[in-house]
Amino acid sequence: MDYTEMWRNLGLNLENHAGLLAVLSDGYKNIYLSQKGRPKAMEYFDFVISEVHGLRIKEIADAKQAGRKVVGTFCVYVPEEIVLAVDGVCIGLCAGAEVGSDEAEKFIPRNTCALIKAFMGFKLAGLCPYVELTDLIVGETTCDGKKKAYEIFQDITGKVYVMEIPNMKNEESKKLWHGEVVKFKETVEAITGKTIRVADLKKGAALVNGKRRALQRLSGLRETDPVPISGLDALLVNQISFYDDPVRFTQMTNKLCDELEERIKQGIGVAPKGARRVLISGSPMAIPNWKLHSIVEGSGAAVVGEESCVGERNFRDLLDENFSTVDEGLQKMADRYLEIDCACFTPNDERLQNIKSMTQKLHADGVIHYALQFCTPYMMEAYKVEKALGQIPFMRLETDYSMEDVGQLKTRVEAFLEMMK
Ligand code: BJ8
Repeated sequence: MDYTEMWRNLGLNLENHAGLLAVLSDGYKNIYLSQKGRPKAMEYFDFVISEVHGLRIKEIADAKQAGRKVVGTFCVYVPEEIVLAVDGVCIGLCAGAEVGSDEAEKFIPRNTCALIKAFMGFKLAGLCPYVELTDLIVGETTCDGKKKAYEIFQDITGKVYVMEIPNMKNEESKKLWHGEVVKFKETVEAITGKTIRVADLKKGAALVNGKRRALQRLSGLRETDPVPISGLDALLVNQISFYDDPVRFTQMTNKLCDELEERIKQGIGVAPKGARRVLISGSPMAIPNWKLHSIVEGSGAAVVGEESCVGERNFRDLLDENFSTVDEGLQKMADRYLEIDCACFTPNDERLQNIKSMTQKLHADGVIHYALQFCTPYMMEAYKVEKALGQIPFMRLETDYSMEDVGQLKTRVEAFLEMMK
């Protein structure tokens, strides 16, 4: 199908955009479609990627036409339940490619993490149809880079709303954060003209919990040896969870899990039994950032988990759906979100515990700590992670979205895997 008219109407730069799609499609063929023994149910996720700027954009544009509001987010602290409670569409706006960085550097320093440069760059270079469709863009006061970038992003787009996220988890912070969740609900009500009732909040909670349960199920199935799905494919499913329709996504992920259960019964895996198992921990990986997974799996190991916001940190905790008023629901929501162990918090000992328990549960032979260059919170926290892991093989990497260091990373990963034998 030809979407040129739709992209033109959204104000995209058609030439730049065609270049982006060509690179995405080539990269996907080389990295994903070349994998051997993939589950059949991954065909759905391949289709989603092939239509990530096509059919999905059309669906969202149609939803907008029908009066639904579109909310873009950059962080797993933003409560999606509230957006779904008003029948809105919630979309993750983080980007995982270098294109547009030159444009971004006209506004923000060169020494900014690649994720921030990418979301700024995608907008500035006219590459992101999702940003163009949003009615509200929600930022948050997590790391310094994001906080300051949102001020500039507001100047550019005029639709940024920022939630204040505390840095500590004490009683005062809990109150502040609860107030922020209430304010966010009021903001969403104001842009939609709807009042959220308890039944709406319960509907939103059930949808998001459904997604989380499906992702938890997928994560649990990666505990087996041989592992029934590649880390690349599991990462892709997690990335798509931020874009897809939640009901359809949950169904398709559960369908994938049914197939994986069957594979496990038959002893079918994507890597040989006994292959080295790696947990990747650290900064989030947005589409199409598949760099580290493809290096690790291309070196013969299996990535069995992501301790990341595009991974476990996003779905680890369910929201307690047992509430009978909106106030009670919002309090439970605030409590649930404040459990997230982002490195922007201090201290952040829960994260250390969670990495240790993931390593055990997934039978990981080693942990690779992945930080985007200039991502100070995760780069700094790597020290504590290494210390907490004790004798467990550990390696820290800092990289960005460019492909220039792939050879060097591959050498380091291979040496690490060799050491794990
Ligand atoms: S809860 S990890 S999604 S803030 S990579 S922009 S931290 S310099 S993305 Fe994050 Fe929410 Fe935390 Fe998760 Fe800054 Fe680091 Fe860049 Fe980052």
